[in-house]
Amino acid sequence: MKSSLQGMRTLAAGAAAGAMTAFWGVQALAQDLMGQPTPKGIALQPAAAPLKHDAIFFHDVILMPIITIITLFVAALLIWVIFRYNARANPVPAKFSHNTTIEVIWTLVPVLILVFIAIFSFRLLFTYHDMPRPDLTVKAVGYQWYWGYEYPDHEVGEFISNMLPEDEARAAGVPYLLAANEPMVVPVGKTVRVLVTAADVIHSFAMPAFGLKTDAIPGRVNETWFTAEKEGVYYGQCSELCGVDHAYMPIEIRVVSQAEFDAWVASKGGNPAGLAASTEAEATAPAVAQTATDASATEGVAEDAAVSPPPETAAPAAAAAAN
Ligand SMILES: [Cu+2]
Repeated sequence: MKSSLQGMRTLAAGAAAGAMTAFWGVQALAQDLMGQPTPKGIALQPAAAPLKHDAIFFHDVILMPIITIITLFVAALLIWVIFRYNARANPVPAKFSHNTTIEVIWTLVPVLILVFIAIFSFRLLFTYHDMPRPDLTVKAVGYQWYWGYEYPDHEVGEFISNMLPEDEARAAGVPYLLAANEPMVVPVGKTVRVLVTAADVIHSFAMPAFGLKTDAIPGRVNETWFTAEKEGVYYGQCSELCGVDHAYMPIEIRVVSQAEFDAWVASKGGNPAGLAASTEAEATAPAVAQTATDASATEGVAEDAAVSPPPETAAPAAAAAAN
């Protein structure tokens, strides 16, 4: 029995080492793509914004080691009990049923572990909540089944972002199901406040590379933010089951230089100076955008939708306004 226990120990140690090697091996093999999922990738998408760095730290440094240690510890206990205390190895079982010391330990230790996790968890939650002073605001509206983006600071009215059809995506060499015909465009290194809402059912605005996932709820405005660190194209998807085309309403964010952004705003008929103007206004008077947020939060998104209804949704918006 002694030797079989020894054998089990060696086997368990070997299996654990093998699993770790396989885990890190797969991670090393996968060349993580920036801003989109990596085939066979198992880690989180690489970070391109501060919140995602914090989220990755919380996952990789705090949660994963704790989960791994607990899993190995419980597995070792199970294996020990199975081999040490089966009927053959332990024919005369002990009769006691309580042990105060061990009961105190197995109550206190999990509590301490949870408190430790909570410290970092709440810190991360507050980081999400504490948006730095935003440089610009984008309103993202979820529809069945596409997104609408509006830049109130820059006087860019809502435009519709649809998924790029398969043939066009293949021809352009961009990922089908992720690429959009009209991406959201933002300047690099600027803090973007995203006001998230929906006009029909609940959607969710998610952008893994920025660590974002915010529900888009009709009649309510949720706020989130990001500061993109690198220029590039980033992809996300609606992340709330919202109907038959839920999988076909991707989110594409193109991060460009300030000059390119200004040119894009101008091409959309907006006012590139809107950024500076609104920042100035925010510094001197109560935030214009904030007031707009409050108004739409209290009076409902229907009003906003009625102000600038996209052509496709004029009827639903009118119906929503009637409600
Ligand atoms: Cu959706």
